[in-house]
Amino acid sequence: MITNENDRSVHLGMMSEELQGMMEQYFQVQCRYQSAIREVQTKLEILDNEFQTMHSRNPIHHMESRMKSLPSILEKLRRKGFPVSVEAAVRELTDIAGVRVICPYIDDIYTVADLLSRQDDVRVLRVRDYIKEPKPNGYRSLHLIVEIPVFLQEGKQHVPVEVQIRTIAMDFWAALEHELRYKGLTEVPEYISNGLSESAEDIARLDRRMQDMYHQVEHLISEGRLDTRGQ
Ligand code: 0O2
Repeated sequence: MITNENDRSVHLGMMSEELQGMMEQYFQVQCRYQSAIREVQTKLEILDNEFQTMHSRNPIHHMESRMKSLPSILEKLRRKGFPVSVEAAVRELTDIAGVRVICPYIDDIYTVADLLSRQDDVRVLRVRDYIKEPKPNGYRSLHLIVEIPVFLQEGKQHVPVEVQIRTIAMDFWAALEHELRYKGLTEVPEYISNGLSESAEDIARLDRRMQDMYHQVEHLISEGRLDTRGQ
C-alpha cells in the first residue's frame, strides 16, 4: 500500500504542486460527501431504532464510514481511463463517500437494503449482489450506490454514496483479505488464494447456520416453547 503523499504523486506521474492544487479543489467538494455520509447514517440509525422498537432486536450491528482519499481517487480515475482531475472524480465516481453497514444475519442485509431503498428521497443508482454472486476470490457483500439530496448554501445537491452491507462474518473475512492484499505482494501464491476462497466458503456456511439457528429460536419462541421472561 502506498502511504506517503510524495510517493503517490510520483506514482501518479504528478508534480507535487499539481497534487497540492487538486488537494485544495478536493477540500472544496468534500463537504457535500461528508454531509451525504451523515444523511445516510442518520437514515440507517432511524431505521435500526424503529426496527428495534417493533421487533426487539437490531438489524444493524454497527456502521463505519470513510471518504476516499485523493490519491486513491486519482488512481481509480487513471485505472478507468478518465481524466485525472477533481471535476472528473465528481462526475464519474460514485464511491467517494462510503458507508459500511455490518449486520448480524444475512436476512438483515436485505431488510436494511430494502428499508433504505424504499425511502422516497433515496435514489438507487446501482445494486451489486456479491452474496448471490460472490467475487472469484470469495468476497461477499451487498453493494448499493444510492443518491441522496444534500441541502447546502448553493442549493440542493444530489450526492452518490456507496453503501456496503455485509454480515459480521463477511466483514471479518474482507478485513483480513484486504490486509493481506495490501501487503504489497505483486502475486499471491495459488495455495493462499485457494485458502482465501475456501475460508470464504466456510464463513458463508457459518452465516447460513447462524441464520438457521436464529429462525429455529424464533419459531420456538412463537410457539411458546422457549421462555423469554428473562429479557
Ligand atoms: P476502499 O478502500 O474501500 O475505497 P473497482 O474499484 O472498479 O474495482 P467498483 O466496480 O467501483 O470497483 O466497485 P465494487 O467492486 O463493487 O466495490 C469496490 C469496493 O468494494 C472496494 O473499494 C472495497 O471496499 C470492496 N471490495 C470489492 N472487492 C473486494 C475484495 O475482493 N476484497 C475486499 N476486502 N474488499 C472488496 P476500494 O476502492 O477497492 O477500496
